[in-house]
Amino acid sequence: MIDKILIANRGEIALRVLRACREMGIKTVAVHSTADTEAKYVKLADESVCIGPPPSALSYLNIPAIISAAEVTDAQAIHPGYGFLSENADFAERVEKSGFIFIGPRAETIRLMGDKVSAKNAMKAAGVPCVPGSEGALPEDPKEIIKIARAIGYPVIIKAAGGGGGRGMRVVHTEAALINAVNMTRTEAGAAFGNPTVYMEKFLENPRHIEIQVLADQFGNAVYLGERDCSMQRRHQKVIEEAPAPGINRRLIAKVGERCADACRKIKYRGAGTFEFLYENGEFYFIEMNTRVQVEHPVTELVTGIDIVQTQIRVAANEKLRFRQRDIELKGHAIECRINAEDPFKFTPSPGKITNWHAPGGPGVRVDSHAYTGYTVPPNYDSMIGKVIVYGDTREQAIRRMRIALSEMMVDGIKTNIPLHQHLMLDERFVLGGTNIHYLEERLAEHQAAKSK
Ligand code: MV4
Repeated sequence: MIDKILIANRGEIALRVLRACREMGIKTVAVHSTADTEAKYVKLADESVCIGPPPSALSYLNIPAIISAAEVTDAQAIHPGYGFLSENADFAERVEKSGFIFIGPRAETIRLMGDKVSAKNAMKAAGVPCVPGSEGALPEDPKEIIKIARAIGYPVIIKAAGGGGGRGMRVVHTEAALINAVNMTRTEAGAAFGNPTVYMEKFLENPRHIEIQVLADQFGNAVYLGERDCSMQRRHQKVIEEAPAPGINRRLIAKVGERCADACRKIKYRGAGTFEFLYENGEFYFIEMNTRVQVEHPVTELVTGIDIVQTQIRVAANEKLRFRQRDIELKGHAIECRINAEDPFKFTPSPGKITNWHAPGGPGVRVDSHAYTGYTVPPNYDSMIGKVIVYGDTREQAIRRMRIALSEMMVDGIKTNIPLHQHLMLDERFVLGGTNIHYLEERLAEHQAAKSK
């Protein structure tokens, strides 16, 4: 087994990985920027190494500094968390070439999934249902492009192969607008991702965002851990996630889940991964695969009883999965609210010192956060300072528990989005379940309109 892990991340996920290591008897190395020196999780780690100044590019994205830190502390493996270097294939490759274990998929897999055209081709070939669209990259010839769009039918969406997560996309409603849209997306993609390749899909107007969690070992075993509904989002930032997804046929999820697990076996996937789907009119359409642990992994942990981070570590250490598909049962319902240091309705960041922090508790309440009274939220990073996750036997019980948890929670000194979550936990349509990816933004627009009257 691995005896020391370097955690190449910060904030709540650094603490989450640290806790997994502790439980497994693995020593930890925290790396941090000068903005995070005083963070409590840095002190909780067995060792810590400062890897640079506050800007991420000079610290949490500084590959040589991180690899040197692993060398001087004699760590055997590196856990990248989410964001930062977690889906950087070059980083994974350099970690392994330097003799360390990268806790994640093989660099080759990260590269395959990082290019959305090759990801979609691989998944289509493995039998995963995809959004109808161009067969791979769009050709140069405008006549060919027009033909492809006619065959798909308008509206279509042009996406950059190097994009993902909402970056580098353009919706096209008419043939008159098509070629200009393709050219603009190509130019932007070339500048932003160093890759002008674009592809085309049927644009789905009102889908839900449903994702399927998978785990795979290095012996050809792969399972799916059910789904999460991540439709409650604003500007491609998820706000609330839940498992299972309300109102979707369990047999359909099992069918799609099996396809995902099967695809993992086919591409020799390793570790934790997520298949992102759009779900509309009772059908699943694959769009992208994430090759990291995700922010919202706790809702899946609560309904399956499986520790995803510990499993990542075991699989990286070349252990076999300790469970088979038939052992995995979804029980109850879990909801996660992301707590951000920001204005709850204007969304402007609100870094600063937390003068009073009180986390909720009680049955079925989990709080994943590195914050505490006296902690200063630095202005340099993402505004998420923690997550409140609740579990209940039913969705109704989970919602009730979330309302109570949010009412108990106190964060003074900075603004947070807790008031937004409190509104949403009482929102009629959210309580019904099954809202689509546009719902939150529509609701916020109404709220704005009502205020300016
Ligand atoms: C789409 C789509 C509609 N049709 N693809 C945005 C993020 C990226 N992962 C893919 N995205 C979308 N792709 C087709 N063919 C709508 C979106 C989309 C979206 C997807 C998931 C969650 C939130 C979203 C918000 C706006 C657009």
